[in-house]
Amino acid sequence: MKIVVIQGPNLNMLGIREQHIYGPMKLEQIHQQMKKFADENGIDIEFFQSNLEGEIVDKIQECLGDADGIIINPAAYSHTSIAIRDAISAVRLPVIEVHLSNIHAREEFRKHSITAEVCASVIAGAGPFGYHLAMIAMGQIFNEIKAHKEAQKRA
Ligand code: CA2
Repeated sequence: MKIVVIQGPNLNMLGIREQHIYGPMKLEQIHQQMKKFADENGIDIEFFQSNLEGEIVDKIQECLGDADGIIINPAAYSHTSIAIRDAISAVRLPVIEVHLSNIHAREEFRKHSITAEVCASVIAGAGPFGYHLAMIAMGQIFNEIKAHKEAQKRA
């Protein structure tokens, strides 16, 4: 099983600025921890970060036929990007949206995510551990898909 992790704009700045909101961990450290968990659980994992909306759309499209699930933090694009939302809908893969901060406890404009509406699950406010939770949730989704396919074969 393969998971692609997509990180949106400015997340490459983690651990460098705004530590009071997003904590001290750098993006590479978060990815190292995710890789360790993926290796321990036999999951193939790929990481991608971009500050550009179109590149994120391209990456989501590339997941079709290449990945079994996507973990995405669209960052500020969560609140604005119909293009990313449409790409998530189009690939028809399980997609889990992660936010480091609790977007519901922040400014009004962050409280609504238009991309979350087309995701299987949303995790917000757990800091970097949210990505770990997303991997556990994705494993559960994979198990459910497998069980469903096996039941269909038996029917
Ligand atoms: O809480 C999250 O994970 C967010 O997706 C982070 C985005 C923000 O626009 C969303 O509303 C919530 C911002 C990511 C930018 O992170 C920075 C890190 C360090 C310095 C500057 C920005």
